[in-house]
Amino acid sequence: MMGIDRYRNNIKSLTHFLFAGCLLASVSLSAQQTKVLQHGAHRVGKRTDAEMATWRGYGLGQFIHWGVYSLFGGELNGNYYNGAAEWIRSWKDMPHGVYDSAYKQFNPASFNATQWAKMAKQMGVRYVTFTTKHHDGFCLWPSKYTDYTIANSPYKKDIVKQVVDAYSKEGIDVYLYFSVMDWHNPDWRYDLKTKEDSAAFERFKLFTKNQLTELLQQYPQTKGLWFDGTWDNSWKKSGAFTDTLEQYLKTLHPGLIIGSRFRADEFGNRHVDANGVLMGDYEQGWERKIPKTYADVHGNDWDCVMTIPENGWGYQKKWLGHWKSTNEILEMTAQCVSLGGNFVLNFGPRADGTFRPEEVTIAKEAGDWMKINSAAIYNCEYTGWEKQDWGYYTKKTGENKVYMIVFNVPVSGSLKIKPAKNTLVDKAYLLTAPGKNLSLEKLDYGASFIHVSSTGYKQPFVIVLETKEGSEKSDEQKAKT
Ligand code: 1KN
Repeated sequence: MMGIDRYRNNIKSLTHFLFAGCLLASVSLSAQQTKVLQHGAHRVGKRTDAEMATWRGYGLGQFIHWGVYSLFGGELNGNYYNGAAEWIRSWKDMPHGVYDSAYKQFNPASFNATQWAKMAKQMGVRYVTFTTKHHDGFCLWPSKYTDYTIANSPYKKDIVKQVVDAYSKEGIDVYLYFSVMDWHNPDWRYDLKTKEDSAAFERFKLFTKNQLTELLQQYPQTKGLWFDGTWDNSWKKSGAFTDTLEQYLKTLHPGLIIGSRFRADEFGNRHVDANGVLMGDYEQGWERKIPKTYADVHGNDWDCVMTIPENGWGYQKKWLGHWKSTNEILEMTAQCVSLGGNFVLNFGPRADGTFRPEEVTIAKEAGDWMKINSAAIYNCEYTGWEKQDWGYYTKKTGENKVYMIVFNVPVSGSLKIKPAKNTLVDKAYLLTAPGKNLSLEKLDYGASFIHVSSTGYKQPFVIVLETKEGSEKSDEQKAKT
Protein backbone atom coordinates (compact mmCIF):
# COMPACT_ATOMS: atom_id res chain seq x y z
CA MET A 1 0.00 0.00 0.00
CA MET A 2 2.64 2.43 1.10
CA GLY A 3 4.53 1.76 -2.08
CA ILE A 4 1.53 2.41 -4.29
CA ASP A 5 0.67 5.56 -2.39
CA ARG A 6 4.19 6.80 -2.72
CA TYR A 7 4.09 5.95 -6.41
CA ARG A 8 0.82 7.83 -6.75
CA ASN A 9 2.22 10.78 -4.87
CA ASN A 10 5.25 10.78 -7.08
CA ILE A 11 3.02 10.80 -10.15
CA LYS A 12 1.04 13.62 -8.58
CA SER A 13 4.10 15.71 -7.87
CA LEU A 14 5.41 14.94 -11.31
CA THR A 15 2.19 16.22 -12.84
CA HIS A 16 2.28 19.22 -10.52
CA PHE A 17 5.83 19.83 -11.57
CA LEU A 18 4.98 19.53 -15.25
CA PHE A 19 1.90 21.67 -14.81
CA ALA A 20 3.84 24.32 -12.93
CA GLY A 21 6.48 24.14 -15.62
CA CYS A 22 3.91 24.76 -18.32
CA LEU A 23 2.41 27.57 -16.30
CA LEU A 24 5.80 29.19 -15.82
CA ALA A 25 6.54 28.72 -19.47
CA SER A 26 3.28 30.27 -20.51
CA VAL A 27 3.71 33.16 -18.08
CA SER A 28 7.21 33.91 -19.25
CA LEU A 29 6.13 33.45 -22.86
CA SER A 30 3.31 35.91 -22.55
CA ALA A 31 5.38 38.19 -20.30
CA GLN A 32 6.81 39.58 -23.49
CA GLN A 33 3.35 40.83 -24.38
CA THR A 34 1.92 41.27 -20.90
CA LYS A 35 2.53 44.62 -19.30
CA VAL A 36 2.73 44.80 -15.54
CA LEU A 37 0.04 47.30 -14.65
CA GLN A 38 -0.64 49.18 -11.43
CA HIS A 39 -3.98 50.46 -12.66
CA GLY A 40 -5.15 47.85 -15.11
CA ALA A 41 -8.01 45.40 -14.57
CA HIS A 42 -8.16 43.96 -11.05
CA ARG A 43 -10.18 40.93 -12.09
CA VAL A 44 -10.20 38.56 -15.03
CA GLY A 45 -13.64 37.21 -15.93
CA LYS A 46 -17.06 38.07 -14.58
CA ARG A 47 -17.90 39.20 -11.07
CA THR A 48 -19.44 36.31 -9.11
CA ASP A 49 -21.30 38.12 -6.30
CA ALA A 50 -25.06 38.34 -5.70
CA GLU A 51 -25.38 42.00 -6.79
CA MET A 52 -23.86 41.23 -10.17
CA ALA A 53 -26.01 38.09 -10.54
CA THR A 54 -29.04 40.31 -10.05
CA TRP A 55 -27.74 42.75 -12.67
CA ARG A 56 -27.12 39.89 -15.10
CA GLY A 57 -30.69 38.70 -14.74
CA TYR A 58 -32.45 42.05 -15.35
CA GLY A 59 -33.05 41.50 -19.05
CA LEU A 60 -34.77 44.83 -19.63
CA GLY A 61 -33.97 48.31 -18.35
CA GLN A 62 -34.96 51.93 -18.79
CA PHE A 63 -32.70 54.91 -19.37
CA ILE A 64 -33.94 58.44 -18.72
CA HIS A 65 -32.33 61.62 -20.02
CA TRP A 66 -33.79 64.68 -18.40
CA GLY A 67 -32.32 68.09 -17.75
CA VAL A 68 -32.05 71.69 -18.94
CA TYR A 69 -31.74 70.49 -22.56
CA SER A 70 -35.30 69.14 -22.27
CA LEU A 71 -36.51 72.77 -22.22
CA PHE A 72 -35.24 73.27 -25.78
CA GLY A 73 -36.28 69.95 -27.26
CA GLY A 74 -33.66 70.38 -29.99
CA GLU A 75 -35.06 73.79 -31.02
CA LEU A 76 -33.96 77.39 -30.76
CA ASN A 77 -36.05 80.24 -32.23
CA GLY A 78 -37.79 77.92 -34.66
CA ASN A 79 -34.60 76.31 -35.91
CA TYR A 80 -33.81 72.67 -35.26
CA TYR A 81 -30.46 71.33 -34.14
CA ASN A 82 -29.18 68.45 -36.22
CA GLY A 83 -27.35 66.67 -33.43
CA ALA A 84 -28.61 64.84 -30.36
CA ALA A 85 -30.99 67.15 -28.44
CA GLU A 86 -29.08 66.86 -25.14
CA TRP A 87 -26.03 68.32 -26.91
CA ILE A 88 -27.82 71.50 -28.02
CA ARG A 89 -25.57 73.68 -25.87
CA SER A 90 -22.69 72.83 -28.20
CA TRP A 91 -24.61 73.97 -31.31
CA LYS A 92 -22.93 76.94 -32.98
CA ASP A 93 -26.30 78.76 -32.99
CA MET A 94 -26.76 78.41 -29.22
CA PRO A 95 -25.42 81.33 -27.19
CA HIS A 96 -23.98 79.86 -24.01
CA GLY A 97 -25.58 82.63 -22.00
CA VAL A 98 -29.00 81.51 -23.22
CA TYR A 99 -28.39 77.89 -22.35
CA ASP A 100 -26.69 78.55 -19.03
CA SER A 101 -29.54 80.69 -17.71
CA ALA A 102 -32.32 78.43 -19.03
CA TYR A 103 -32.39 76.46 -15.75
CA LYS A 104 -34.16 79.48 -14.28
CA GLN A 105 -37.16 78.21 -16.25
CA PHE A 106 -36.83 74.58 -15.28
CA ASN A 107 -40.04 74.03 -13.35
CA PRO A 108 -41.61 70.67 -14.21
CA ALA A 109 -45.15 71.27 -13.02
CA SER A 110 -46.37 67.83 -14.13
CA PHE A 111 -43.45 65.79 -12.82
CA ASN A 112 -44.65 62.84 -10.80
CA ALA A 113 -41.93 60.32 -9.98
CA THR A 114 -44.48 57.76 -8.81
CA GLN A 115 -46.20 57.88 -12.21
CA TRP A 116 -42.85 57.48 -13.98
CA ALA A 117 -42.00 54.48 -11.82
CA LYS A 118 -45.42 52.93 -12.36
CA MET A 119 -45.08 53.32 -16.12
CA ALA A 120 -41.66 51.66 -15.97
CA LYS A 121 -43.04 48.89 -13.78
CA GLN A 122 -45.89 48.28 -16.21
CA MET A 123 -43.33 48.10 -19.02
CA GLY A 124 -41.52 45.35 -17.17
CA VAL A 125 -38.13 47.03 -16.75
CA ARG A 126 -36.10 45.85 -13.79
CA TYR A 127 -33.58 48.68 -13.59
CA VAL A 128 -33.43 52.33 -14.46
CA THR A 129 -30.49 54.60 -15.22
CA PHE A 130 -31.24 58.24 -14.50
CA THR A 131 -29.25 61.34 -15.49
CA THR A 132 -28.15 63.10 -12.31
CA LYS A 133 -25.84 65.40 -14.32
CA HIS A 134 -25.28 65.46 -18.07
CA HIS A 135 -22.42 67.19 -19.93
CA ASP A 136 -23.96 70.64 -19.32
CA GLY A 137 -23.17 70.22 -15.63
CA PHE A 138 -26.69 70.89 -14.33
CA CYS A 139 -27.36 68.77 -11.24
CA LEU A 140 -30.82 67.34 -10.68
CA TRP A 141 -29.93 66.95 -7.03
CA PRO A 142 -29.04 69.81 -4.64
CA SER A 143 -25.28 69.30 -4.75
CA LYS A 144 -23.43 71.43 -2.25
CA TYR A 145 -20.38 71.62 -4.53
CA THR A 146 -21.95 73.88 -7.18
CA ASP A 147 -24.77 76.41 -7.46
CA TYR A 148 -25.83 75.03 -10.83
CA THR A 149 -28.45 72.69 -9.40
CA ILE A 150 -32.14 72.04 -9.14
CA ALA A 151 -32.13 73.80 -5.75
CA ASN A 152 -31.61 77.10 -7.57
CA SER A 153 -34.27 76.47 -10.21
CA PRO A 154 -37.85 77.58 -9.62
CA TYR A 155 -38.72 73.93 -8.98
CA LYS A 156 -36.27 73.70 -6.04
CA LYS A 157 -37.08 70.12 -4.98
CA ASP A 158 -34.59 67.27 -5.25
CA ILE A 159 -35.46 65.31 -8.41
CA VAL A 160 -32.89 62.54 -7.97
CA LYS A 161 -34.31 61.70 -4.56
CA GLN A 162 -37.85 61.48 -5.92
CA VAL A 163 -36.77 59.20 -8.75
CA VAL A 164 -34.65 56.97 -6.50
CA ASP A 165 -37.44 56.66 -3.93
CA ALA A 166 -40.29 56.09 -6.39
CA TYR A 167 -38.49 53.48 -8.49
CA SER A 168 -37.09 51.69 -5.45
CA LYS A 169 -40.60 51.53 -4.07
CA GLU A 170 -41.75 49.79 -7.25
CA GLY A 171 -38.91 47.28 -6.88
CA ILE A 172 -36.94 48.71 -9.80
CA ASP A 173 -33.20 49.01 -9.14
CA VAL A 174 -31.71 52.47 -9.63
CA TYR A 175 -28.43 53.37 -11.34
CA LEU A 176 -27.19 56.92 -11.56
CA TYR A 177 -25.89 58.38 -14.81
CA PHE A 178 -23.09 60.87 -14.20
CA SER A 179 -21.13 62.79 -16.80
CA VAL A 180 -17.57 63.43 -15.72
CA MET A 181 -17.13 66.01 -18.49
CA ASP A 182 -18.77 69.16 -17.16
CA TRP A 183 -19.24 72.19 -19.41
CA HIS A 184 -20.21 74.37 -16.48
CA ASN A 185 -17.30 73.87 -14.12
CA PRO A 186 -14.44 76.29 -15.02
CA ASP A 187 -11.91 73.70 -13.82
CA TRP A 188 -12.93 71.11 -16.41
CA ARG A 189 -10.21 70.54 -19.04
CA TYR A 190 -10.20 68.51 -22.25
CA ASP A 191 -6.46 68.07 -21.99
CA LEU A 192 -3.69 68.90 -19.57
CA LYS A 193 -1.14 70.95 -21.48
CA THR A 194 -0.03 73.57 -18.99
CA LYS A 195 0.67 73.72 -15.28
CA GLU A 196 -2.45 75.81 -14.95
CA ASP A 197 -4.48 73.03 -16.64
CA SER A 198 -3.13 70.48 -14.20
CA ALA A 199 -3.86 72.70 -11.20
CA ALA A 200 -7.42 73.30 -12.41
CA PHE A 201 -7.94 69.62 -13.09
CA GLU A 202 -6.74 68.71 -9.59
CA ARG A 203 -9.59 70.86 -8.28
CA PHE A 204 -11.93 69.23 -10.79
CA LYS A 205 -10.98 65.74 -9.65
CA LEU A 206 -11.74 66.64 -6.05
CA PHE A 207 -15.06 68.15 -7.17
CA THR A 208 -15.91 64.91 -9.00
CA LYS A 209 -15.00 62.78 -6.02
CA ASN A 210 -17.08 65.01 -3.74
CA GLN A 211 -20.13 64.86 -5.99
CA LEU A 212 -19.96 61.09 -6.33
CA THR A 213 -19.55 60.64 -2.60
CA GLU A 214 -22.50 62.95 -2.09
CA LEU A 215 -24.67 60.92 -4.49
CA LEU A 216 -23.85 57.61 -2.83
CA GLN A 217 -24.39 59.03 0.64
CA GLN A 218 -27.65 60.78 -0.18
CA TYR A 219 -29.12 57.93 -2.23
CA PRO A 220 -27.90 54.76 -0.56
CA GLN A 221 -30.38 52.58 -2.51
CA THR A 222 -28.27 53.21 -5.62
CA LYS A 223 -27.06 49.96 -7.17
CA GLY A 224 -24.51 51.38 -9.55
CA LEU A 225 -23.09 54.37 -11.40
CA TRP A 226 -23.27 54.86 -15.17
CA PHE A 227 -20.44 57.09 -16.30
CA ASP A 228 -20.18 59.13 -19.45
CA GLY A 229 -17.93 61.93 -20.71
CA THR A 230 -14.75 60.10 -19.76
CA TRP A 231 -13.08 60.01 -23.18
CA ASP A 232 -10.93 63.15 -23.05
CA ASN A 233 -7.17 63.26 -22.56
CA SER A 234 -7.47 64.98 -19.20
CA TRP A 235 -9.28 61.95 -17.77
CA LYS A 236 -7.19 59.44 -19.72
CA LYS A 237 -4.06 60.97 -18.20
CA SER A 238 -5.55 60.48 -14.72
CA GLY A 239 -5.48 56.67 -14.73
CA ALA A 240 -4.17 56.31 -11.18
CA PHE A 241 -6.77 58.74 -9.87
CA THR A 242 -9.65 57.04 -11.69
CA ASP A 243 -8.59 53.65 -10.34
CA THR A 244 -8.24 54.90 -6.77
CA LEU A 245 -11.57 56.70 -7.02
CA GLU A 246 -13.36 53.60 -8.32
CA GLN A 247 -11.98 51.55 -5.43
CA TYR A 248 -12.93 54.27 -2.96
CA LEU A 249 -16.52 54.39 -4.26
CA LYS A 250 -16.78 50.63 -3.91
CA THR A 251 -15.50 50.76 -0.36
CA LEU A 252 -18.05 53.42 0.40
CA HIS A 253 -20.80 51.34 -1.18
CA PRO A 254 -20.04 47.59 -1.23
CA GLY A 255 -21.53 45.76 -4.22
CA LEU A 256 -21.64 48.93 -6.32
CA ILE A 257 -21.69 48.26 -10.06
CA ILE A 258 -19.58 50.42 -12.38
CA GLY A 259 -19.22 49.77 -16.10
CA SER A 260 -16.11 49.89 -18.24
CA ARG A 261 -16.56 53.52 -19.25
CA PHE A 262 -15.29 55.00 -16.02
CA ARG A 263 -11.60 54.66 -15.70
CA ALA A 264 -8.37 54.43 -17.62
CA ASP A 265 -5.20 52.48 -16.94
CA GLU A 266 -1.86 54.26 -16.51
CA PHE A 267 -1.32 54.22 -20.27
CA GLY A 268 -4.62 55.94 -20.96
CA ASN A 269 -6.38 52.80 -22.24
CA ARG A 270 -10.11 52.81 -21.70
CA HIS A 271 -12.64 49.91 -21.39
CA VAL A 272 -9.87 47.33 -21.70
CA ASP A 273 -6.41 47.75 -20.20
CA ALA A 274 -3.06 47.49 -21.96
CA ASN A 275 -3.34 43.69 -21.72
CA GLY A 276 -6.79 43.59 -23.28
CA VAL A 277 -8.62 42.82 -20.03
CA LEU A 278 -11.92 44.58 -19.29
CA MET A 279 -11.76 47.25 -16.58
CA GLY A 280 -15.04 47.56 -14.73
CA ASP A 281 -17.90 45.25 -13.92
CA TYR A 282 -19.42 45.02 -17.39
CA GLU A 283 -18.70 46.15 -20.94
CA GLN A 284 -20.27 49.57 -21.34
CA GLY A 285 -19.41 50.15 -24.99
CA TRP A 286 -22.64 48.82 -26.50
CA GLU A 287 -24.31 52.17 -27.08
CA ARG A 288 -26.91 52.13 -29.89
CA LYS A 289 -25.36 48.93 -31.21
CA ILE A 290 -25.89 45.26 -30.45
CA PRO A 291 -23.33 42.46 -30.79
CA LYS A 292 -24.07 40.07 -33.64
CA THR A 293 -22.52 36.94 -32.19
CA TYR A 294 -21.51 35.64 -28.80
CA ALA A 295 -17.86 35.92 -29.79
CA ASP A 296 -18.34 39.72 -29.98
CA VAL A 297 -18.94 39.98 -26.21
CA HIS A 298 -15.59 38.41 -25.28
CA GLY A 299 -16.97 36.57 -22.27
CA ASN A 300 -17.94 39.81 -20.50
CA ASP A 301 -21.14 40.97 -18.91
CA TRP A 302 -22.67 43.76 -20.99
CA ASP A 303 -25.76 45.81 -21.65
CA CYS A 304 -26.92 47.78 -24.65
CA VAL A 305 -28.39 51.27 -24.27
CA MET A 306 -30.67 52.31 -27.13
CA THR A 307 -32.62 55.31 -28.33
CA ILE A 308 -36.11 55.08 -29.83
CA PRO A 309 -35.29 57.53 -32.64
CA GLU A 310 -32.13 57.00 -34.66
CA ASN A 311 -30.15 59.22 -32.30
CA GLY A 312 -30.88 61.67 -29.51
CA TRP A 313 -31.42 60.94 -25.83
CA GLY A 314 -32.92 64.12 -24.42
CA TYR A 315 -36.39 65.34 -25.43
CA GLN A 316 -36.58 66.27 -29.10
CA LYS A 317 -39.65 68.13 -30.35
CA LYS A 318 -39.26 66.73 -33.87
CA TRP A 319 -38.28 63.14 -34.34
CA LEU A 320 -36.89 63.09 -37.86
CA GLY A 321 -36.17 59.82 -39.61
CA HIS A 322 -37.05 56.35 -38.45
CA TRP A 323 -38.23 55.62 -34.97
CA LYS A 324 -38.40 52.13 -33.64
CA SER A 325 -41.63 50.17 -33.34
CA THR A 326 -42.47 48.12 -30.27
CA ASN A 327 -41.73 44.93 -32.18
CA GLU A 328 -38.29 46.21 -33.13
CA ILE A 329 -37.64 47.05 -29.50
CA LEU A 330 -38.79 43.62 -28.37
CA GLU A 331 -36.54 42.05 -30.99
CA MET A 332 -33.56 44.03 -29.70
CA THR A 333 -34.41 42.93 -26.18
CA ALA A 334 -34.55 39.28 -27.24
CA GLN A 335 -31.34 39.59 -29.22
CA CYS A 336 -29.48 41.13 -26.27
CA VAL A 337 -30.69 38.55 -23.77
CA SER A 338 -29.92 35.73 -26.20
CA LEU A 339 -26.31 36.94 -26.26
CA GLY A 340 -26.09 37.21 -22.47
CA GLY A 341 -26.71 40.97 -22.15
CA ASN A 342 -29.41 43.37 -20.97
CA PHE A 343 -31.33 45.82 -23.14
CA VAL A 344 -31.91 49.36 -21.87
CA LEU A 345 -34.37 51.62 -23.67
CA ASN A 346 -34.02 55.39 -23.39
CA PHE A 347 -36.81 57.86 -22.68
CA GLY A 348 -36.51 61.63 -22.96
CA PRO A 349 -39.31 63.28 -20.98
CA ARG A 350 -40.44 66.82 -21.78
CA ALA A 351 -39.31 69.64 -19.50
CA ASP A 352 -42.71 69.66 -17.79
CA GLY A 353 -42.19 66.07 -16.63
CA THR A 354 -44.53 64.33 -19.08
CA PHE A 355 -43.63 61.63 -21.62
CA ARG A 356 -44.42 62.06 -25.30
CA PRO A 357 -47.24 59.79 -26.57
CA GLU A 358 -44.88 57.66 -28.73
CA GLU A 359 -42.92 56.70 -25.63
CA VAL A 360 -46.05 56.05 -23.60
CA THR A 361 -47.34 53.73 -26.32
CA ILE A 362 -44.08 51.81 -26.61
CA ALA A 363 -43.88 51.40 -22.82
CA LYS A 364 -47.47 50.16 -22.76
CA GLU A 365 -47.12 47.75 -25.69
CA ALA A 366 -43.76 46.38 -24.56
CA GLY A 367 -45.22 45.92 -21.08
CA ASP A 368 -48.25 44.06 -22.43
CA TRP A 369 -45.90 41.67 -24.23
CA MET A 370 -43.65 41.32 -21.19
CA LYS A 371 -46.62 40.44 -19.01
CA ILE A 372 -47.10 37.30 -21.06
CA ASN A 373 -43.54 36.55 -22.15
CA SER A 374 -41.12 37.88 -19.54
CA ALA A 375 -40.17 34.34 -18.52
CA ALA A 376 -38.07 34.29 -21.69
CA ILE A 377 -36.34 37.58 -20.74
CA TYR A 378 -35.83 37.62 -16.97
CA ASN A 379 -32.91 35.65 -15.47
CA CYS A 380 -32.04 34.25 -18.86
CA GLU A 381 -28.71 33.75 -20.57
CA TYR A 382 -26.95 32.61 -23.75
CA THR A 383 -27.79 29.01 -24.77
CA GLY A 384 -24.83 28.07 -26.95
CA TRP A 385 -27.26 26.62 -29.51
CA GLU A 386 -26.79 27.34 -33.19
CA LYS A 387 -28.74 30.50 -34.11
CA GLN A 388 -31.77 29.93 -36.32
CA ASP A 389 -33.50 32.37 -38.65
CA TRP A 390 -36.88 32.39 -36.83
CA GLY A 391 -35.50 34.40 -33.88
CA TYR A 392 -33.61 34.02 -30.61
CA TYR A 393 -32.98 31.39 -27.99
CA THR A 394 -32.65 32.30 -24.34
CA LYS A 395 -32.00 29.90 -21.47
CA LYS A 396 -33.26 30.20 -17.93
CA THR A 397 -30.18 30.44 -15.73
CA GLY A 398 -29.77 27.32 -13.63
CA GLU A 399 -32.67 25.46 -15.27
CA ASN A 400 -33.09 23.04 -18.14
CA LYS A 401 -35.40 25.39 -19.94
CA VAL A 402 -34.76 27.06 -23.26
CA TYR A 403 -37.06 29.67 -24.79
CA MET A 404 -37.56 30.23 -28.50
CA ILE A 405 -38.58 33.84 -29.04
CA VAL A 406 -40.04 33.62 -32.52
CA PHE A 407 -40.04 36.74 -34.72
CA ASN A 408 -39.85 35.35 -38.26
CA VAL A 409 -42.01 32.37 -39.10
CA PRO A 410 -40.90 30.93 -42.48
CA VAL A 411 -43.48 30.36 -45.22
CA SER A 412 -43.18 26.61 -44.50
CA GLY A 413 -44.22 27.19 -40.88
CA SER A 414 -41.40 24.84 -39.87
CA LEU A 415 -39.16 26.06 -37.08
CA LYS A 416 -35.84 24.28 -36.92
CA ILE A 417 -34.17 23.51 -33.60
CA LYS A 418 -30.67 22.21 -33.17
CA PRO A 419 -29.67 21.87 -29.54
CA ALA A 420 -26.10 22.12 -28.34
CA LYS A 421 -24.10 18.90 -28.02
CA ASN A 422 -25.29 16.54 -25.32
CA THR A 423 -28.65 18.27 -25.02
CA LEU A 424 -32.00 16.79 -25.98
CA VAL A 425 -35.38 18.47 -26.17
CA ASP A 426 -37.78 16.62 -23.96
CA LYS A 427 -40.92 18.67 -24.47
CA ALA A 428 -42.02 21.74 -26.36
CA TYR A 429 -45.04 23.94 -25.67
CA LEU A 430 -46.22 27.49 -26.14
CA LEU A 431 -45.41 29.64 -23.13
CA THR A 432 -49.10 30.55 -23.10
CA ALA A 433 -50.26 26.89 -23.20
CA PRO A 434 -48.03 24.86 -20.88
CA GLY A 435 -50.37 21.86 -20.75
CA LYS A 436 -50.38 21.30 -24.50
CA ASN A 437 -47.23 19.75 -25.95
CA LEU A 438 -46.17 20.63 -29.49
CA SER A 439 -44.91 17.73 -31.51
CA LEU A 440 -41.28 17.60 -32.46
CA GLU A 441 -40.45 16.10 -35.82
CA LYS A 442 -37.02 14.53 -35.47
CA LEU A 443 -34.50 15.29 -38.15
CA ASP A 444 -31.08 13.79 -38.60
CA TYR A 445 -28.23 14.57 -36.18
CA GLY A 446 -30.37 15.70 -33.29
CA ALA A 447 -32.21 18.53 -35.04
CA SER A 448 -36.02 18.79 -34.99
CA PHE A 449 -38.84 20.75 -36.54
CA ILE A 450 -41.74 22.31 -34.73
CA HIS A 451 -44.51 23.04 -37.21
CA VAL A 452 -46.63 26.13 -36.59
CA SER A 453 -49.09 28.15 -38.60
CA SER A 454 -47.19 30.11 -41.23
CA THR A 455 -49.35 33.26 -41.05
CA GLY A 456 -51.41 35.42 -38.76
CA TYR A 457 -48.90 36.77 -36.24
CA LYS A 458 -48.90 40.31 -34.93
CA GLN A 459 -46.29 39.88 -32.26
CA PRO A 460 -43.38 37.62 -31.42
CA PHE A 461 -44.33 34.53 -29.43
CA VAL A 462 -42.46 32.14 -27.17
CA ILE A 463 -42.06 28.36 -27.27
CA VAL A 464 -40.64 26.67 -24.19
CA LEU A 465 -38.29 23.73 -24.65
CA GLU A 466 -37.66 21.51 -21.68
CA THR A 467 -34.28 19.90 -22.13
CA LYS A 468 -32.28 17.04 -20.69
CA GLU A 469 -28.79 15.73 -21.08
CA GLY A 470 -28.13 13.15 -23.75
CA SER A 471 -27.59 12.70 -27.47
CA GLU A 472 -29.65 11.09 -30.22
CA LYS A 473 -26.81 9.12 -31.70
CA SER A 474 -23.29 8.60 -30.57
CA ASP A 475 -20.60 9.78 -32.96
CA GLU A 476 -19.73 6.13 -33.70
CA GLN A 477 -23.28 5.49 -34.89
CA LYS A 478 -23.28 8.37 -37.35
CA ALA A 479 -23.05 7.35 -40.97
CA LYS A 480 -19.58 7.73 -42.33
CA THR A 481 -19.37 9.37 -45.73
C1 1KN B 1 -20.45 59.93 -30.23
O1 1KN B 1 -20.30 60.79 -29.15
C2 1KN B 1 -21.19 60.71 -28.13
C3 1KN B 1 -20.94 61.46 -27.00
C4 1KN B 1 -21.82 61.39 -25.93
C5 1KN B 1 -22.31 59.91 -28.18
C6 1KN B 1 -23.19 59.88 -27.11
C7 1KN B 1 -22.93 60.60 -25.98
C8 1KN B 1 -23.81 60.55 -24.81
N1 1KN B 1 -23.99 59.19 -24.31
C9 1KN B 1 -25.38 58.87 -24.33
C10 1KN B 1 -25.76 57.84 -23.31
C11 1KN B 1 -26.02 60.20 -24.18
O2 1KN B 1 -25.95 60.68 -22.86
C12 1KN B 1 -25.22 61.01 -25.13
O3 1KN B 1 -25.40 62.39 -24.98
